[in-house]
Amino acid sequence: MKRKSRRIAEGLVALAGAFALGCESPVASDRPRTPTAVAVAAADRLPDLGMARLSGLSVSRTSDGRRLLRYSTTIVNVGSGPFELHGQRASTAEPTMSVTQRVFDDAGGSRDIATTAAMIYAGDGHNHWHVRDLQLQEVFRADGTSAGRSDKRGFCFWDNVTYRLTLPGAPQSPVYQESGCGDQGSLTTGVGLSIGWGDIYPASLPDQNVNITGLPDGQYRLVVTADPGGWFAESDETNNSTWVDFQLYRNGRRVRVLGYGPTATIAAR
Ligand SMILES: [Ca+2]
Ligand SMILES: [Ca+2]
Ligand SMILES: [Zn+2]
Repeated sequence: MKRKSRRIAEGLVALAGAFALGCESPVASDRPRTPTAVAVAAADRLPDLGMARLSGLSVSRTSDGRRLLRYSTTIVNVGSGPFELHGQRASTAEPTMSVTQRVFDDAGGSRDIATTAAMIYAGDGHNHWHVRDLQLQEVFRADGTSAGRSDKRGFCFWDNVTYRLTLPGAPQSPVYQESGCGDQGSLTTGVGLSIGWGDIYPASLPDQNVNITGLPDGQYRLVVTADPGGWFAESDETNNSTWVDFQLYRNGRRVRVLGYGPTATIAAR
């Protein structure tokens, strides 16, 4: 119901813009951002976060005998605007930054929205600022109970893998860079994920795993969710999770993929 009304509203705005510009195609959504003579209220161009298909599942054993389920995750933006965050702190004595989300509109403007998210400095080889808990990675048993969560808590994101560059408004080369995550002395940061782009966390990264030590052989589901805290505004809040079902066998030493859940869907337009 919510999605339907949003679609109608977007359609009306697109139609109004088409008339104002004398555009032949009322469905063209990459129309120029020039101001028109007709006053049309600016419509938000919200991002839409989701997860691409999970990959690279394996079981590894640490030197201290723990067994880890490893995997790669890619958070993507399939919305009609960039996902852009700005961190800020008053002085270098403060260990965290507060975070605002910059929401763009179709008139070329933007506004900043306060969020309850936080950024924290990671000196563990990353040496930049992380958004805390941008993803949640959790393994469930067949009965739906939790079997463990990843310790990965911090995420700095930028345009580093292509996902759907055919989406309207998708830049064909990366816009946001790792440098936006700042360094130890930064008082501000600016990070983002463009339309159609993704940010990958390879299976080899520290903490990109769930400790499955002692889990018996059987069937499990790894679920990964973007923005699990619901801190960031998006055009669709219902498509943020994906999963992979897997079989653990040979006394927890091996893993076999049984099937994949949905990946980020492209918003109807
Ligand atoms: Ca979403
Ligand atoms: Ca959200
Ligand atoms: Zn990092």
